[in-house]
Amino acid sequence: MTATIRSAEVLISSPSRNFVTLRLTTEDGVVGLGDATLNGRELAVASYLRDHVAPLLIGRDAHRIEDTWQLLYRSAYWRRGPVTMTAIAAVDMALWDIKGRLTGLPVYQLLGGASRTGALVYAHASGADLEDLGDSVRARLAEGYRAIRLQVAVPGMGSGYGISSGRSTGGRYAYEPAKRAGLAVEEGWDSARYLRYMPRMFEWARAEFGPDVALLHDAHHRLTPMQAARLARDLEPFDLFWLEDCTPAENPEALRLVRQHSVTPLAIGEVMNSIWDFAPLIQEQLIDFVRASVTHTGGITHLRRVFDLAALHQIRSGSHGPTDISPVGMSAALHLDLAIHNFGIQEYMAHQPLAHEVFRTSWTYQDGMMHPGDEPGLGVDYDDDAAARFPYEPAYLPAARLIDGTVHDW
Ligand code: CS2
Ligand code: MG
Repeated sequence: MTATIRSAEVLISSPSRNFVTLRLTTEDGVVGLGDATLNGRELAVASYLRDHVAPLLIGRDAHRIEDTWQLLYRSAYWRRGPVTMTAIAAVDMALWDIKGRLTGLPVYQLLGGASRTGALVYAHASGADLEDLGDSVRARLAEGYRAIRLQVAVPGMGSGYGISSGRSTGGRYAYEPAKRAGLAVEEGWDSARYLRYMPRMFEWARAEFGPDVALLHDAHHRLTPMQAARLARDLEPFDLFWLEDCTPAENPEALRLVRQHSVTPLAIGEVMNSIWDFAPLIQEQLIDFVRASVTHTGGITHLRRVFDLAALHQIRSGSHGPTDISPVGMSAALHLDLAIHNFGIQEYMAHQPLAHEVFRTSWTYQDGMMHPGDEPGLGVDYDDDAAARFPYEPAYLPAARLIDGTVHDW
């Protein structure tokens, strides 16, 4: 049984934001889609795929997923890194999609079948101040979410990470990380004010919304190890589901220090991309959740391996699901969420309706849970006519500067 790959196309479209999609087609016309979107660096992955990977795929058997993964990883010689691992991820997803379509099974069935009825997802709430944040949280609760990430502008700082510009009025699609206006927008940052304000925000949130809703927060890599330890300790009374990226992920020693001072659960990893990055954090029990995306971590094949390693240490999954993961990547994440045993939570930032004109998905949402659906493969279709209406537009992630002008982690 073979399914020979006839073509490998790289599709770039921008329905509200940029997405890069790999489409593999077999000799028999079976199509597989993979997400290759690397926010703000989209064309680098598109070129890697078009110029260096596509020629290797033509004529290969689409059934050989593991073999293709190893070939692309090992034969490039230059290993890991976001561009390479995103390109490999796109191929891997597309191959799982093809296998599903050929067998008539949704990908989660190929991964061993469902381990649960649905995946708990968390939504985003943000605000220009606590009143605004309150509106945003109430809107998410009314939509049925049981887990919500809270971000608020810090008084005196005027902004913060993850806040939409202007009042959110509870709006669903308010915050978008990449900005289309020119080159990187620069935002201000003041760790001292932030560290003073976050415990107040969570104290307010628990008083306002009670103990049952799961609350999350993302520090977005901005703190020193000792600042992160202080924040994790100060937030303990408010029982967070997790504190995300409290320090830059590439420094495992920082997490040792945070662990010495706090039992607040930690999630790390959206900027990492391989099992070799996660291994020390997992094996030393420095994190509680693997915070990675299928799209940037070598696809379903590789992320599953990371989750399996994490399972040995009772660490759970917490797949990245911002708007810069395309509906194809989101769908792949949901199939994995359903299949693995050590599922924790799935981020669902929700795409703009325009994105769904290009990507037709079969996933469902109900009462704070998502299910990938039972269509064969990943369950996503790409509409070329719709995509043609939304050509690529350059967009960049913001930069952050301290009060004295020093560039800081965004
Ligand atoms: C964020 C992301 O969802 C998250 O946790 O950290 O929105 C992140 O800023 C973007 O994915 C960057 O492209
Ligand atoms: Mg994050």
